[in-house]
Amino acid sequence: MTELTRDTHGRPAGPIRMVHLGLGNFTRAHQAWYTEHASDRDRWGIAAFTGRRPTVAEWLTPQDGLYTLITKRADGDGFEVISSISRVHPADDLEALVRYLADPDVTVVTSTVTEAGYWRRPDGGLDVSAVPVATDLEVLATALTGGVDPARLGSLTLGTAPVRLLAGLVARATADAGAITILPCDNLPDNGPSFARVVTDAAAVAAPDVLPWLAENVSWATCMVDRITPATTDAEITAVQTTQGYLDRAPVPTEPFSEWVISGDFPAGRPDWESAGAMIVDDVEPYEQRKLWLLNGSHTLLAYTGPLLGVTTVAEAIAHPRLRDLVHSWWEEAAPGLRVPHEEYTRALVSRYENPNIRHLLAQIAADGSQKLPVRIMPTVRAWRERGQLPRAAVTALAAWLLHLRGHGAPLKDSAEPEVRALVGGSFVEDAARVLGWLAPDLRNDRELVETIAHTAEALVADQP
Ligand code: CS2
Repeated sequence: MTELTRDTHGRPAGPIRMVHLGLGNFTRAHQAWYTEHASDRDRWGIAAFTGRRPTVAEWLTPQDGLYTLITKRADGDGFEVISSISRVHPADDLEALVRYLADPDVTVVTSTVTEAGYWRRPDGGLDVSAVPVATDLEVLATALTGGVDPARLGSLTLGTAPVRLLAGLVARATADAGAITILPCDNLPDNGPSFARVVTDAAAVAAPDVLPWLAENVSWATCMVDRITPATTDAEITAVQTTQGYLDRAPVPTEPFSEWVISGDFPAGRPDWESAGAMIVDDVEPYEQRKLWLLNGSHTLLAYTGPLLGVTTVAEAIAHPRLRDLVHSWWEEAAPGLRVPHEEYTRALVSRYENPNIRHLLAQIAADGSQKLPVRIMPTVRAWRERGQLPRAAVTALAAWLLHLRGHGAPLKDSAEPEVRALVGGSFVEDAARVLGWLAPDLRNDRELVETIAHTAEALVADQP
C-alpha cells in the first residue's frame, strides 16, 4: 500500500501565510477546502495547530499535511487530496506559533476552538476566574516582566486559546511584523468581536503595553461557516485504501453542501476565497442567525430528543415522523426572527439531513450543550416570551437537555460538566428552574416557562417507547 505524501500526491506545500488554531475535521472540510480551491492557492500555505488532542498532528505530519476529503453525495463518494495545510503542530507548540506570528508574511489567523474555547463569562468578557485562564495570565504576565524575549515566550506552557493567541500577538508587536486579521470560525454569533473581547481582556491583565498595538494592527473579521462534517471512522480509511490505493490515516468525510460568509478587513491580504465560492458581505449577522437557529438549533433539538426515541443519527431522526414534525415546528418558531428568507434554506436542510451516505451521530452534536443552547435556542425562547407566548418545540429542546443531564441518551460530555450535572437531581420543576436559570439568567423567574419545561420533560419520559 503506498503512503500519502507530497512526493506522489497533491501539490507542493504553499508558503506559510496563514495560521489556524484548533484543527479538526470541520476545518479540513471547510476553510482548508476553500483555500485549496482559491485561484491563488499556491501562494497560501496553512500552518495548523491541533485542538487539545495532538493526534491529528501525529497522523498528518508523516503525510506532509495531506489528507483525503471524501464528499459523501447521496449517490456515492468523491475523493480529493487537499494540499493547503503545509504544516501541522500540536496545540502546545508555542514556539512555532510565536515564530509564525512574528513573520510579516503571515497575515491571517483562522480558528475553530469551539464555543467553550473562548472562556467567556455570561457578559462576554474573559472568565479570568477560571483556573486555566488565571494560570495562563499569570504565566504570561510573569514572562513579560522585564521585556519581551520571543525565545522565552515560545517556551511557555499555555493552555487556553485566547492567551496563546495573545502570546503570538505580543511576539508580532515586538517584531513589528505589521497588520494581521483574525478570523474566528466557530458557531457563535459575532465570533470576531467575541474573540476580540476575550483576547483584549487577556491583554489588559497580562500584557497591557501591547493594547495600543493590538488596536492599530489587528483586524477581527467575522464569519458564518457551514458544512456538515461527521467524525472519521475506519470505514473512510478503508474506502480510501480500496478506491484510491494509498493509506490515509485521517481522511475526512463531509457533505457536498458548503457555505462561508465573511465580513471584515484584511489589510495585509488573504486568499481569494470568493473564487472558491465564499461570500464577502458587510453584515454576517442575518446569515449567522439563519444558520445557527435553523441548522444548529434543529441539530441540538434532535441531539437530545432523538435518543429518547431510540434514534442515533440525524438521517434516522429526520425520517422519524415525530422528530421531523418537531423540527418543522422549531423552524416555524425560529423563522419570524430572521432577516433573510428561510423557505429554500429549510427545504435544502431537509435533504442535507436525509443524505443516506452521511452518518452524523446525534451523540457528537449533543456534546457541549451548555455552550450551544444559549446561542441556538434561547434567542427564540426570549423573543416568544417577550410576546407572552410559549414556543413548544424550543421548550422541548430545553426539556430534552434536562433529561440528557439526568442521564438519558448519550453519556454527558460538556465543558461545564460538574456545574451542569449538578443542575439536576431534584423534582422536575426544581431541575427545570435551575436549568433555565443557568441557560438564561434573565428568564429565571419565568414560572410559566419553568413549569412547561418540567411538564414537557415528564411527558417525554412517559412517552418513551
Ligand atoms: C453541529 C455542527 O455538532 C454540532 O453542534 O450542529 O457541527 C454542524 O454540523 C455544523 O455547524 C454544520 O455546519
